[in-house]
Amino acid sequence: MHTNHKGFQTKLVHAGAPKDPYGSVVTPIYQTSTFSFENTQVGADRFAGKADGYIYTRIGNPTIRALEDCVAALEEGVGGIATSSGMGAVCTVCLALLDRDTHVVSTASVYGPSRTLMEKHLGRFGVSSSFVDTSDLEAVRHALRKNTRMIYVETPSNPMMQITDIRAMADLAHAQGALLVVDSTFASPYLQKPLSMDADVVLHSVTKFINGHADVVGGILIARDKAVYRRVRDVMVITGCNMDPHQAFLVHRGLKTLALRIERAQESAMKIASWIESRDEVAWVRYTGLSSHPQYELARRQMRGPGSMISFELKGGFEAGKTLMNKVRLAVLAVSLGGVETLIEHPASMTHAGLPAEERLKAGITDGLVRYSVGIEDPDDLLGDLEQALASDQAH
Ligand code: LCS
Repeated sequence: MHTNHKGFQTKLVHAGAPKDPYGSVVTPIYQTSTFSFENTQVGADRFAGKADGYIYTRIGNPTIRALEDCVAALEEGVGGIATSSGMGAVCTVCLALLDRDTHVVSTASVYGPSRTLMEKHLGRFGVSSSFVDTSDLEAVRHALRKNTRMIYVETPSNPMMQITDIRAMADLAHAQGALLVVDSTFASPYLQKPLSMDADVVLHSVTKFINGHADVVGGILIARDKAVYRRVRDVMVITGCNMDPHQAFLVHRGLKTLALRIERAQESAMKIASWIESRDEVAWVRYTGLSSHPQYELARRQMRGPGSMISFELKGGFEAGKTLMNKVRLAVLAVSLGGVETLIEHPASMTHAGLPAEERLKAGITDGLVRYSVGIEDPDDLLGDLEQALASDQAH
């Protein structure tokens, strides 16, 4: 079935359809490390790229390919490259597109390990990096150097929900001879299509919305043109950052309900974010669906909807944050996000506790900051849970 010109939800269900000889409706798990050749000529032709067909699972596998084809169709790119984790995808794209003595400009509040990879590890190999507020076009322009080869943005950013103008970044990057890479994990392909705004590569931690069921860690990269696709795929194969067939099967299964899950969670998130904003215990809320979000208009222009991630600041600071975490009964106290179950976390005492307070505050991670990933439970139950937890916070 040709799904290229079909609607998003049709592609979710049908893109990457099975090509096996038994007519299976779902792509089976091809749990094999290697594939047989009929004779040496066939083997040689496959290695030389002159014949279609699989060789070895690190290089490619039908179950993994089905997922890659599906996400590539959703993102409107030329091909997908599935990886062992979201960080595997970040690492692969950086190794593929940066060289010694080149420079990358990235979002200051990018996911911590992505920054560590660029600053600490790629730095050891002669790659330099600048971290700036990419929602500020002038700041990015200012940070560009002659040897800048990549602008790497995370939008919305984790956990501050900062929005970067993707089209403006693509124009800046291309005028400079650089490529634009967008970590679109927080939006998922349903809410945002970076390649249609001229980004060169889009990446996802599929651990989050794409899989959606908190049972797999994985990543994926999608390129806008064939040459970039080949460069990135080659590095994934060489570094061994590949996804495995069982992982790909689960992610593809979870992906089919992406639109339904996001619509449902988003409706609840809108209700919950407005309620949180009305509470006396709360200093501010960052939710792209509220007009109080500093880039509300840009988010509306660039995204199909505001999604289901909410950050908010408790007036009571660090202690209030910890107390709230310990009082919620329905929201699960855990890192990660984008699954069917609502998760809550306190960056200052959890994900970002390792950062010196000064660094943490510079990245906008304040003491009372709470990150809330809305799932698909009944919204009234989630509100009731937050209400009892905040009320007991006050009594505390
Ligand atoms: N990009 C973003 C925006 C992320 O939020 C994460 C993980 C990654 C990349 C890396 O993906 P992974 O290797 O974990 O699949 N974010 C996490 C978080 O906020 N809590 O736990 C993991």
